[in-house]
Amino acid sequence: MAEGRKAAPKQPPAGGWGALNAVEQHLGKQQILLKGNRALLSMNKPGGFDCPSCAWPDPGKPHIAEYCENGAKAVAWEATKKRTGPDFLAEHRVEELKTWTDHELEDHGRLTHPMRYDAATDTYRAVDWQTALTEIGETVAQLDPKRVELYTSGRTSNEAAFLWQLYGRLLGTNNFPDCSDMCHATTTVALPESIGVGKGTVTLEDWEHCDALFIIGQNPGTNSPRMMTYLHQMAKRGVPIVTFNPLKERALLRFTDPQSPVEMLTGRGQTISSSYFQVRTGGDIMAMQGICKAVIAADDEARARGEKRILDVDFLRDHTDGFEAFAAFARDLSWEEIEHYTALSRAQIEQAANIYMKAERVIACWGMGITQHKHGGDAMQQILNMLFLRGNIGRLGAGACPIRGHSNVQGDRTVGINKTPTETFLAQLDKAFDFTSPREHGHDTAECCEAILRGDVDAFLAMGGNFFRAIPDIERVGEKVPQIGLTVQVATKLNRSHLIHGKRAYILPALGRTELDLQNGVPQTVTVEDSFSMVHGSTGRLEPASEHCRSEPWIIANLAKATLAGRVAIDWDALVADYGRIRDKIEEVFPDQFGKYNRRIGLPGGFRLPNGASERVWNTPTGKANFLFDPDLKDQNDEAPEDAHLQLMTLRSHDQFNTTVYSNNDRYRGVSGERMVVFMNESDMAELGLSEGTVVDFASAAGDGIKRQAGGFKVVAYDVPKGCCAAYYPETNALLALSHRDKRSNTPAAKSVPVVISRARPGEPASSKPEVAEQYPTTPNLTVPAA
Ligand SMILES: Nc1nc2c(c(=O)[nH]1)N[C@H]1C(S)=C(S)[C@@H](COP(=O)(O)OP(=O)(O)OC[C@H]3O[C@@H](n4cnc5c(=O)[nH]c(N)nc54)[C@H](O)[C@@H]3O)O[C@H]1N2
Ligand SMILES: Nc1nc2c(c(=O)[nH]1)N[C@H]1C(S)=C(S)[C@@H](COP(=O)(O)OP(=O)(O)OC[C@H]3O[C@@H](n4cnc5c(=O)[nH]c(N)nc54)[C@H](O)[C@@H]3O)O[C@H]1N2
Ligand SMILES: [Mo]
Repeated sequence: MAEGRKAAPKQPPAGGWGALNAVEQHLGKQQILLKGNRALLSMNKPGGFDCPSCAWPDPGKPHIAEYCENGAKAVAWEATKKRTGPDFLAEHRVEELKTWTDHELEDHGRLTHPMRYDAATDTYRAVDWQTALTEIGETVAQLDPKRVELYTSGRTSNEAAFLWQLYGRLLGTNNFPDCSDMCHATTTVALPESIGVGKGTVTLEDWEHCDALFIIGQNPGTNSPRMMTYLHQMAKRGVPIVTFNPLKERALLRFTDPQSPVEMLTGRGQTISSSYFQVRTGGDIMAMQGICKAVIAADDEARARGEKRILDVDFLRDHTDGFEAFAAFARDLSWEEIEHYTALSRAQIEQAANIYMKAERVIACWGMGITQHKHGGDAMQQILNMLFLRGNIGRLGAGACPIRGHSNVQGDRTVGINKTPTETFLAQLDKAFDFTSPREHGHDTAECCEAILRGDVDAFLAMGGNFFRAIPDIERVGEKVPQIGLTVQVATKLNRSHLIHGKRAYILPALGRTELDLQNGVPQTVTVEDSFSMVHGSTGRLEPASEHCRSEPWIIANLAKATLAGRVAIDWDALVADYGRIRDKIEEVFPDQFGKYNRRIGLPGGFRLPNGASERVWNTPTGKANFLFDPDLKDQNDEAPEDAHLQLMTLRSHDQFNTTVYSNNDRYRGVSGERMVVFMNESDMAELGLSEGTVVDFASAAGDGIKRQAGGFKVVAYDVPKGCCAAYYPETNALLALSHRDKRSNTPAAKSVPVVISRARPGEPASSKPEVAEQYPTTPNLTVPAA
């Protein structure tokens, strides 16, 4: 395998001064150094606000500065002094704003007023709240609810999400496309088949006790940097950390803890992954099955020799179903096949298996590298099979650990954002609010896109997010949006989804998580659920961006009043006057999960929602943990089809939060000032006649006859397995085919997009190299946050 120029070992460790430097730079750029530093100190602490960035949990005893570089960027971005007000919007036509980059749109600052689209001038114009809500409400009230879509992005609090689903069901629809449908829906759907619950089984306490950690398809250094503190501690304790990732991600190689004076001064950092396996994209199914094969073989030998068994025989007998069939399948797999599909050697897989077998308590984490594949659910179930073999679930220090994306994406689902609600839930909801919810299943994100393509959507209402930028097939779907009668976007910042709008369109400015939310003069607390099912309070403290911003619960309640006037007897004003009353209603609907909700939200670190699998209670049809596998799958390991050159993974840079682009730098991958790049293996480059800096175009090879293109990407040689390449999301989203998705959950396969690559300017020699920084500054200009 070619060692790419950017092979990470030559670079300094991740974290360290670079991270602290970045915090101050981002606060400085948003003109909020002092305010920002003070805000950061109350983040992720009891009584403070929850970080609006990722879903990593808060410890019970937080550190004095319980935040990371990327959390600080998220806060700086929200707390910015910059504003996008009515004057600006009146002066810039929507057609013109479409030429702005994602970064430029959001960087212009916080939205300050409710805005309504004016077709005559092609601009958004200020409108007062009452008028906006009345017009929207009256329009929605007249529509067929099956043709209304209610999108949720995962920053929405439990209180807002609960009201949002209530509003939708009162209208008469279960159409709840959710950001999670592009993210961990794979986990939500495939995990219950294995263990009866769609969430992770571990807590921070388990992290402290585990003695081997597997990180599969996840990039914590960028996307959940507070996890690095734990990885760093584990590595120091000598806990083996085994990574499966096609890309050498720098923070998974070496990391300097910004909280460690010694490491900061020596700049040495700590090795994080004890083994790093560059699996081919989509090769995880076979990689996990290969590990299982090796473990089962070792157990067969131990048994033959009368030695201590390797498998946890008692667990397999008492708690699992389907082991024998799986074991027979694994024994039969050929190493040639495994090596072919994983791009790993038998020796490497056996090395991983040995680490697994030596450990008493194993946790396996995964992220988008697993979920965003056509066979994402199958891959995840193989991770679970591996854990089952030695009973690594439902006991201290062991378990399954999907790392969620948005800070409350897990909570939104818990409180009812779900296109296929259970009858138990609906019955409870109906009782609590005295109405009859629709029983017919609704749309998820992919189905919502299909409905838009068919012309079957009359209103698209979004609670946050940037739907028309984050979805697959953005161009095809985007072309149809102008035919939608009404689009409403509740947002903090201007983004592309506001420019791709319906015939009538509104942008409603929301308070951010960090901001003081006063209702009748009383500060309100909202709640969120993290990746470890811990629910806790979040109380904003900063002055709101504008007096016209409203909280999400307020917006939903007033929209509901305007839409459903006289149709239901719900005292919306009372619910919004005290969010404790919304929580009482959540408790009434989910008594088993949210008992004593209001009393428990202030507990340090939060309270944990019940999770059967973590107690070895299996809420599956067999009543057991199920070994699941598809014997025919090996021919479909998401290899690039024959007419494609490479399999493209679309990923995040270090300076973005999903479609929010903080800057064009990607410090850990050594790229600066540039997002239009493609990371390629040198031998693939040679085969395709490309050199570093060549500008290439992509065409997708989705095999459905539809032309999908994205152009202008500069080639960067990188240490990725042959056959795979990587580029940033969302610049590549036009290439994703809507039909190319996980079969169980409809999650788009954003990590395996088959592409054909061509020179953008045929005949022209390789152009200038992309500006790639060899190292980030070593002399930090730093203001350490005051304690
Ligand atoms: N700062 C910051 N934080 C974030 C986000 C952000 O954009 N910025 N986004 C949030 C959200 S919504 C989410 S969902 C999470 C996303 O967090 P991640 O799950 O880390 O998401 P990605 O950046 O998409 O990267 C996934 C990783 O999977 C690897 N990978 C790709 N294909 C494969 C494969 O086939 N097999 C394996 N084993 N690995 C593969 C990639 O190389 C990459 O390292 O982060 C959340 N936190
Ligand atoms: N190709 C490709 N596509 C992907 C992915 C990928 O890896 N590759 N990842 C997928 C994943 S994992 C996800 S989760 C989705 C993300 O999809 P979304 O959740 O829809 O997108 P975001 O970029 O997180 O949304 C950013 C916008 O949210 C608004 N916002 C921020 N904070 C708040 C708030 O507090 N309240 C309100 N009302 N609005 C707020 C701002 O206006 C901002 O512009 O994208 C998916 N799309
Ligand atoms: Mo996500």
